[in-house]
Amino acid sequence: MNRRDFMASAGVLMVPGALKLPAVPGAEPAQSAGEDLSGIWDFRFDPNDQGEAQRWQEDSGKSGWDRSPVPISFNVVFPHERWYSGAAWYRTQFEAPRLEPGERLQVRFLSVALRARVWVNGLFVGEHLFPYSAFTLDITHAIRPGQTNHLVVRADNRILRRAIPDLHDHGWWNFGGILREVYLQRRPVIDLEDVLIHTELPGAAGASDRHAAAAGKKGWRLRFQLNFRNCGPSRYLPFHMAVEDASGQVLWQKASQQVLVKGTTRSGGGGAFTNITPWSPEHPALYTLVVRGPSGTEHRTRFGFRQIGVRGSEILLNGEPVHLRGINRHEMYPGRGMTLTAAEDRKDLEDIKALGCNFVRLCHYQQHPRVYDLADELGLLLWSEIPAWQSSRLTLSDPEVWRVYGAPQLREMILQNRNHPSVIIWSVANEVPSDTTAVRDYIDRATAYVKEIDPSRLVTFASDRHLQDICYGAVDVIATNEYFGWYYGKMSDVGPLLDNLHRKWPQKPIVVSEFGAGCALGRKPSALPARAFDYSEDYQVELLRSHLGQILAPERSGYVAGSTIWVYNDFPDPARIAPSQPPGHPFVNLKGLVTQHRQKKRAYAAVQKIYRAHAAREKQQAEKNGSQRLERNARSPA
Ligand code: ADA
Repeated sequence: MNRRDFMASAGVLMVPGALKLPAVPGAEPAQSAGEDLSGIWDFRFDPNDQGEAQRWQEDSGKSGWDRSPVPISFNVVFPHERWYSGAAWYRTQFEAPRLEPGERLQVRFLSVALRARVWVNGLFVGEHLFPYSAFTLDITHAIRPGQTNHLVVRADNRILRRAIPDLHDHGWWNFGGILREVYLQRRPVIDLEDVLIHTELPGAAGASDRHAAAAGKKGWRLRFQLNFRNCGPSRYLPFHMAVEDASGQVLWQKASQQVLVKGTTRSGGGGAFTNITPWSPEHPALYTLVVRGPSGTEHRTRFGFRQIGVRGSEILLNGEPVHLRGINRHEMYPGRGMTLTAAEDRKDLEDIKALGCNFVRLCHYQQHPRVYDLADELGLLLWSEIPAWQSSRLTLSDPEVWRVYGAPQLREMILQNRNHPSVIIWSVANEVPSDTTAVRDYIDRATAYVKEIDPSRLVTFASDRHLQDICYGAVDVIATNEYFGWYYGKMSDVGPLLDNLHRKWPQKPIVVSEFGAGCALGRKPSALPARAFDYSEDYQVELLRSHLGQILAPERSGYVAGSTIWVYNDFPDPARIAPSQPPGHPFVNLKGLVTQHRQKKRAYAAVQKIYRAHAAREKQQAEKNGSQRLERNARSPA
């Protein structure tokens, strides 16, 4: 989101007929940049967790402090501490501007793992209790304007027994510290704090207005909500809004002027559009909602006209059935931990697109904001989830865990990413005990909560309980992780599972959200035929071909709506130890189609061939359906 500070005073546009959007509790400040505080900070470990008691937050001396680049995990910067799990402290300085009355200064962290406590000039200014969503703290009351100020952060990556993630969570390396950028943001007296954009194709699956088509309403509808905040007296201001296409051409615009009273004001607008290109993986057409003040300052929010829904056992994108040809992706890179560069993020997603994918499951946590931007640009549908990875039944049934970690983490993930047309699925968990009523209560509650915040997307969780699962009732899509031919069973068990799931849940689309096999680049089978855990490339190719053959079988196309290979990239995983791990690859999950350094294994080309052939067949079928529809329309009376 390209944002410059909003004007010093502003009005609000009350657009008559602005349709009511779901009431969203509070606003999520726009992920605008501000002053990037990345760089070399003071740093020190706190293995005995004594820092706060010893008032390190007020310590301006050098003794005991080291230096560390920010952002990047301390488990990476100090390799001898790759296993460190505990508290660690960061310290930097910044110049605070002299603020106008009503202006605010805030600090925005894009990710601190797993938890953060923050001080400015020794004054506690706030904390954040989970790792992969952004958070913003207002520090106006703590700064010394026109002087050098001290920002201190205590990060703690100990995994707690009752939290999300919880002690069961060893699905990836527990990188701790300031993992993503930190911004100093000066907010004007009147601020456009948040924009919620909603598009829909009336009458098509997933639309809130299912009868519009019958009412003859044509084209796409755009609705948007603007959350303003005024920290000064009521103001009056001319205002301009526009929708631009990618070339900057204005498709719609409206001017107005309003008074903005003190506090938060919700406004909005919208309209019907017939001359637009819907967003899809094939045509990721992006538009921009521009909100502009008199002095030319503006707020730009990118979006796409996209609608997702389910109809029986199909997933529909913009009213047409879609098969999610996908893969899982961990946000990790050697020597970078979870702090990839923009180029590394871009290369991953471009490589996934080249694989023939139209879908990526961001496993198992909210990833960097630019990953969502890149998916919008490249045309990749996204599954985004919170890190409830194999969380225990007791954790998920604990109301305090829900209040402190579950609901807020879901809310932040959604508010921070809901304008991206690429995001189509929110996931509330991965491989939790969903064959128990205690977890069904969690799934039901979490699914309802997500739909209350964002009714426009699909909600699910990744299950490994197969036919024993009792939680599919609440979700839009059955997502099943299966490792037939690797951990259990045989490769040919995939098809029967899918058919049995369909028999049991005939009105739910099924997505296979994980399947795969491990292999080391270049490794040959120790004996023939290749078998599970020989970590040969031959076996990985054989297993993926077998699973994809059953998942993509034409006879299942009516109810198997997605295949999500585990996993694009090898990644550090503390659970991968001998003897089940091949020599020379300790603590690395080797199920990637590419190595940690993104070297392609043989399976990459094998999958690419299958996915591209499937995409071609799907395109042919869509063209055939389209021409048949045209013939039917031509034959039917006017
Ligand atoms: C589970 C889990 C993944 C990964 C996978 C594996 O399905 O959801 O995160 O750990 O197993 O590689 O075994």
